[in-house]
Amino acid sequence: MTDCLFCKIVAKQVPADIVMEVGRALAFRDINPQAPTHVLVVPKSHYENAAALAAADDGLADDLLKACHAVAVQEGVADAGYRVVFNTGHGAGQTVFHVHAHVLGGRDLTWPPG
Ligand code: DGP
Repeated sequence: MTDCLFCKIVAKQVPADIVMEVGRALAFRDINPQAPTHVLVVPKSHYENAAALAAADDGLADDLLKACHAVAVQEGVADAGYRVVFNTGHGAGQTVFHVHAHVLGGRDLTWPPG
């Protein structure tokens, strides 16, 4: 998608602090971190949100979740606990419409989220 920020990051047309590139997924640090570890994990191909990704039914959602865990391990937050969040739709706070998992860790995470 030509006008998608995260497609441009995948294409390396927009710079990002990439922490992992594995198969069909790319992980990079969030520009506005909400925790000591705040990494976004995206499929390299464009899907608008988690619902569209799930509907694709081609194993990509599995790959993305595995990449999230791999990032948590690499960041050293897996043992203490981490959170994976897909904001899906405007009402949930989604602002970039290329599906992305937020991987958050490195501090105590409260519940419920805001
Ligand atoms: P969401 O609100 O769930 O759609 O999350 C979008 C996230 O994307 C938000 O936490 C900030 C992050 N973000 C927005 N623009 C950029 C950017 O240009 N680079 C990076 N690395 N992150 C960005």
